[in-house]
Amino acid sequence: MGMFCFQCQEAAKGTGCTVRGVCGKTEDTARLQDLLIYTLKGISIYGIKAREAGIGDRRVDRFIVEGLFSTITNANFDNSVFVERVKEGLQIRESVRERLVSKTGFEEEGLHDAALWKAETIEEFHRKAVEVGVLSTGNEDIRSLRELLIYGVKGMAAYVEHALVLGYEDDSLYAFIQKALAATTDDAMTADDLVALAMECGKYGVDAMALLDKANTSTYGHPEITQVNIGVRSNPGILVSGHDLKDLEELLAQTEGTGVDVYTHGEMLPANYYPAFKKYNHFAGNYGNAWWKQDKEFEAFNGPVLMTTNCLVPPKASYKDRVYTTGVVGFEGVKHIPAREDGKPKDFSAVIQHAKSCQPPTEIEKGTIVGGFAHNTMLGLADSVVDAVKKGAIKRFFVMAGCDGRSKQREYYTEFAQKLPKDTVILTAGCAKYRYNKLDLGDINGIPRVLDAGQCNDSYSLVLTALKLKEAFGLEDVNELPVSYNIAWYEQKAVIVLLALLYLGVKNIHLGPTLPAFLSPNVTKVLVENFGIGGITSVEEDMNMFMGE
Ligand code: FSO
Ligand code: SF4
Repeated sequence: MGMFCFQCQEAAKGTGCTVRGVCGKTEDTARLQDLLIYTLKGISIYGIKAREAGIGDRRVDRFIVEGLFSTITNANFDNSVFVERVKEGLQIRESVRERLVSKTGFEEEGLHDAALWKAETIEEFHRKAVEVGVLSTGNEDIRSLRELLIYGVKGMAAYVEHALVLGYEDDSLYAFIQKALAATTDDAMTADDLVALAMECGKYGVDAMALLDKANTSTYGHPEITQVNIGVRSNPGILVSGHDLKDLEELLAQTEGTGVDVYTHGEMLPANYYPAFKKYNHFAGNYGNAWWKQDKEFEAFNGPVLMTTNCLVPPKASYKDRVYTTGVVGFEGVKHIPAREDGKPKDFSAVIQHAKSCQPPTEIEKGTIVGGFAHNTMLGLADSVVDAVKKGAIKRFFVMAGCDGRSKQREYYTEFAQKLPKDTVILTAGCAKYRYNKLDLGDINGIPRVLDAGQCNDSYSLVLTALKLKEAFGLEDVNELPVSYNIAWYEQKAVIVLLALLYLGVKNIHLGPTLPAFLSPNVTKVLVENFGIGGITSVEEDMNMFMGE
């Protein structure tokens, strides 16, 4: 078998990609990503000991976080990036080891191979990579739980990285990520131990999302209810996608007064809700839909596109020269904007220059969509929402957060939203919203029936909203609320969101369009029995089930 990857919802045949990723990831890239994860596990083994000995190192913590983030689905397809990261990882591992040995007399006998292996040439990397992939864990249930944990910390790493960029860090998150990575090399960890660790991962997932929420709202203000333009203007534009708000901030500052407009795409849409960005007149709105439609939409946009995080789809030749990556994103032959140095902003002048020579975007839609229903907005609306529930105007809330994807089965979510009774409200976050945020679903006493809290990480906001409602209704348990969870997932950030919800005690979450390929039958059974997790069936059946009919 050339490769094996089953980390996302689009895993081939619902079991795993073995020849080439459905996402476009090649065999070589998949293997190098496996090797990078293995390298990070090795660093973590020493990292834990170094932290215990009081000689922890932020460079190590941050390297692990960035490395994890770069292996998330649709983030980076560039082999040279992974080769460099593995090389650097081995050097970092060695420096932590040396420090431990010299300061504490640490003995490395009996350590896992992840902490000891060495290689120098790319050929050696490729040979090693074949031994260390997902399938190197023979027991199906242990493999499933180890990968659940790894995908959980990958998602967490993405949020930790976004917070870090804004100057917010929390040592306990770094410590947990390393503990989890090292645990996946420990054959003494039983299935029960790994389940317990996955729940602990949920706790840190909540902390990571809370940290990012604090970072975002302290830096850019609280999201406000906003009508976002989805049409186009007549200037050339730059389209910004991904989740990194700092990149957008710097680009907006650098494009001011240049005659170039800035539009958001995909998961960057919620940036339109922040006061700090709304002040820019050339911030023109949102163009297009969820990530998987980028092949057509980037083509029609006519100007340069900046990918700040996943989800990048291998670019078509027709627009590849207009794509720029930055941060952990990469693709061979696509221009990359380097990281910040010495606290100075990134230099986007090449992107801006490029935009000036381009045609304005071709109009694909017209009108506006509304969003900005993060926890602070919801707090302001609490009285009217509680009143509407008490009077029976709102019967039930549907949390339909998560991700979108290209599978045909996902049309379910549009139909589900359309067929929901008129006295229900959808709470959403993440790119899943594009399945229903342009339907005219109306409002209930002025409260829109689709309330968008923001990006996938803003699922945290939805949790705060649910906890607030619980308090307002004087309930003991969040599961007593008239709230149902019909969540769509795609990649590993959804895994940390799910673990966070489980940690918070949320039961009966339905996950679709298919359950993760990495959950073995026994692990699925544990999730069904303990948390009532379920898949989806047909719109009618599920609707009846959720409405208790
Ligand atoms: Fe979507 Fe992609 Fe935000 Fe993900 S754009 S799929 S869960 O990266 O992170 O919701
Ligand atoms: Fe397949 Fe998803 Fe892995 Fe890509 S990330 S190789 S689509 S399982």
